[in-house]
Amino acid sequence: HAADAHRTDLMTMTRYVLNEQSKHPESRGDFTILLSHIVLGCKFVCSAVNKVLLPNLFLSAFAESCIYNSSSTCTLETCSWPFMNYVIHDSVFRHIAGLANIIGLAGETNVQGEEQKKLDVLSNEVFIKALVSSGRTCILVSEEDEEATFVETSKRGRYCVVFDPLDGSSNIDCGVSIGTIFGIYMVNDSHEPTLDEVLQPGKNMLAAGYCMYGSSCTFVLSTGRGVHGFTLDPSLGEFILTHPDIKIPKKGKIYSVNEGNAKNWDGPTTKYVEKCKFPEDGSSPKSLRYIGSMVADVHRTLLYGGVFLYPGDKKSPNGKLRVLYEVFPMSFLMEQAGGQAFTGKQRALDLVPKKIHERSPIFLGSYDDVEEIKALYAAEEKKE
Ligand code: P6P
Repeated sequence: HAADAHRTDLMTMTRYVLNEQSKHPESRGDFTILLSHIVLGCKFVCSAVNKVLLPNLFLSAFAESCIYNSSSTCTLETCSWPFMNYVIHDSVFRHIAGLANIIGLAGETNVQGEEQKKLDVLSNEVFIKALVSSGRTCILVSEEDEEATFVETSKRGRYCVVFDPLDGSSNIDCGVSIGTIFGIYMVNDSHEPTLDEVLQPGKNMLAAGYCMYGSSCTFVLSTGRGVHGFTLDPSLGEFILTHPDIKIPKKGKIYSVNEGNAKNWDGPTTKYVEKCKFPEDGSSPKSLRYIGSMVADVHRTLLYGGVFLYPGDKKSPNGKLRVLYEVFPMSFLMEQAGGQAFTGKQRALDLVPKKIHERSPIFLGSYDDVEEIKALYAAEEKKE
């Protein structure tokens, strides 16, 4: 019976988020609606990346969208069991079909015969449209857009979303897993929001997560109460809870860094990597695993333990990864999973960004492994 219950009592992302919402009676459900639109965007990008029209994704996306779209004819009851007995409001249908049209899911070009754009540009359009149409956002910062998007007053809500719509997209053609990374802040003043609303330290984030498009589509999320992993069931078009309460091992056997930059590393990073390869205490050397797609490297680190490093170096003192929509969300998840994240100078989540596309060095992963790196940087600082 337990196995049957497991099979039939599916904890979908929708149910999980609604359960969380029910713990806050005062909540108006805005966050739930926002998250449902982020999930909607991820489902479309998943389809586009896999270049497969997963019809059930649409149907459940309709169901998700209609659950939260008060204007639809749907009610929670009719939509509680996706694509069975619900009535789709035609505005929802057009909204979803419009997004599908953008992606050109029908094939290499969309139905107007327009040349299909690069996937990361398309993904960005899908997320911007989904987030604006949620009516719960007021500032959007995307890796793809030089400037922040200030949502028009009529559609403005209380949240800022910072995101990389398709991180690692240069790896698409060789089939390496890529992903969407996001972080969510609550604004102080949604009437006249300014850029300062998003130039907040990562510790102020309400939630963060990523969706990894690989052999399966995995959504990892934290709303500040642990880290939970969901896997997309394409037959249902739903994300199902498969990794409840992920905890990163306290110490790992893997280090993950682009050794091609070793010539330019500073002392502490050089010393740390040396220790990984030639341990002084006679223990076995760590294994090197580096995929070159942050979402994939971080996901492996989260599940298996170890440490992911993108250090600064002589050529790029601030490293390569962006603070708002790469460093902060992944650091938030690591801390929530019992690990930690360090910039070489401070706790990553304490950093206060001055510009929306600012970069920072990052060392994140198993608590004890990052402690070793912090000790090496502290010793270096003492020398100076
Ligand atoms: P490098 C992908 O381009 C990316 O932004 C991250 O996903 C990844 O961790 C990093 O860059 C890889 O950079 O310099 O090692 O190729």
